[in-house]
Amino acid sequence: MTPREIAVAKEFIVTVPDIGDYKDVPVIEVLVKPGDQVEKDAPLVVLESEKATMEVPAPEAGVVKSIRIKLGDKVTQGDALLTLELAGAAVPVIPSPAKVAASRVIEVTVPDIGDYKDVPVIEVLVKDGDTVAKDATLAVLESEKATMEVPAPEAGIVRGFKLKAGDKVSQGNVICSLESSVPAAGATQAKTSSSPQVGGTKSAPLSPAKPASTAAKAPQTAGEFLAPWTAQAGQLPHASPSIRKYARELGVDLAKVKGSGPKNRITREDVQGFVKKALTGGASGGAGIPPIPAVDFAQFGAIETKPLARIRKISAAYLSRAWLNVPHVTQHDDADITELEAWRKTESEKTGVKLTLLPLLMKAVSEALKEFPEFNASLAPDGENLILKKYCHLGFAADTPGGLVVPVVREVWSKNVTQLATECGELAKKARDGKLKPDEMKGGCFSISSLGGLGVAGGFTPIVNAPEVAILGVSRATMKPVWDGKAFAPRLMLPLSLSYDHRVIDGAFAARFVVGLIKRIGEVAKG
Ligand code: CAO
Repeated sequence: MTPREIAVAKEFIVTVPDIGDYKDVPVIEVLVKPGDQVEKDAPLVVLESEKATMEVPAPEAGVVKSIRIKLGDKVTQGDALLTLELAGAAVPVIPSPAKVAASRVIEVTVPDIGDYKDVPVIEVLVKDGDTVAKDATLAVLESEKATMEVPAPEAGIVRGFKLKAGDKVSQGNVICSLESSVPAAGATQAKTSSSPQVGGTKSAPLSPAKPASTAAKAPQTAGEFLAPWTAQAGQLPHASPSIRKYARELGVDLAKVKGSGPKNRITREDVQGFVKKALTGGASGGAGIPPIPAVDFAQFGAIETKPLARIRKISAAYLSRAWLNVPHVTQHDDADITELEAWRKTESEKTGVKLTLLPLLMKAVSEALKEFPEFNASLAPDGENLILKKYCHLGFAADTPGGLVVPVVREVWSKNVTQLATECGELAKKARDGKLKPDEMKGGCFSISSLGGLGVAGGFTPIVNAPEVAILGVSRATMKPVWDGKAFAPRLMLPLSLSYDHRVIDGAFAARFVVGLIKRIGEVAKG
């Protein structure tokens, strides 16, 4: 099928594309002005719902004729945003729109990463054959100053993925190919010409993309993260959507953060630095806790300064936030697992799948959560409501060379212990190999932190993984003499430490949960 060229009228209205169920979403940035020339996919406007920051990209290359919204306006799918005049007078037309969808392959290269060269790859999040959504993170790079995500410029299937953690890359290096089933370039334009051009409307899928002014120069690669920013006065601070989301999760007001990236763009490290400062009372609006004084330790002896691993820096902020926000109480008790332990061993042999205590405890916890739904809940941010979850996803703390991570096992209610054991094993391995995907660490309802395999026999105080409301700490089971009413009997006792958010859970309720949980632990072996 050969496209033919026809002259077409060129103006059309760019509208708000499909933004899910959101309505009346505020416009937080307008990235273009009349007269600006924009490339296809260059972001035009940024919208921010409660959950996500969304950029509306240009559906075609062209010149902005007029802007129909302003900062702060609230928009819904289909609302007009601006008028765009198409670049070029002729648009190729393919006669049969039904046949225009074709698979195409685009090369993904390392985007503009400023002056950095040979930047280490610290995380690889995809492999060959993976299907990725537009903007899914493919890899994470870490220069001395910033962590940079390389997002997929389009949805598609990853082919020829070339990176591994530890590789060093520079701008333009090929990362992989993406095979997408979106219409090829000619086909896209054919659609344009077949839709109304004057007074017609057009919208493209949302994407975190390049700022408009740089889009013309940038290759069509994953370029959003470090491309220079050209925000105008009066706009919000310069930061990518992922940084805005990160700041929102940490409750950081980006207006108060000084950006250290190109053109004062705010980086992840800037947000982390701000949180750290706030937590030590160094920033206005901080927790008001007196800072720990800086000490020159070298005056007392030899020292070595070792940079903190990335995961540790991130978890430091999360843990401090949870510790400072949640009034913790920890309750300790022992569960008798003598029979469970015997069953665990025979069951492992029978199924050929190694059962550790963790999946068995997950099963017991999930059953206890059914009986005590307030433990399977989160406090609404306004503190007015408790959000009860009708699903059961359980996180477990995993010790990795980079620090603590919490993978999440989904739908625990519908899985048996063998399935849970397999899944925990796979997730723990991924965690240790640094291959956990962000989605695999999200959505937990309750967490388990097991130090039992590490030989710790006493209790401890796990920190509630807020906004969850409780966490179960597990230590090493040991044989103890237990009074059975007539004599002391040797029993295998498992120390449990339940920390909970006292704003949501009373001590008596927690006591009932622990008793219920111990009973459920005893019942796991019975199926
Ligand atoms: N009591 C006695 N033995 C235990 C036990 C317990 N509570 N928990 C585990 N074990 C045993 C296991 O059965 C296994 O023994 P066998 O090989 O003889 O069967 C051995 O210890 C090793 O188990 P494991 O730790 O590898 O497996 P797991 O499923 O229990 O735990 C995981 C997996 C990922 C939770 C664990 O490897 C881990 O990372 N733990 C640390 C979690 C952590 O850091 N928590 C602190 C968070 S707050 O900083």
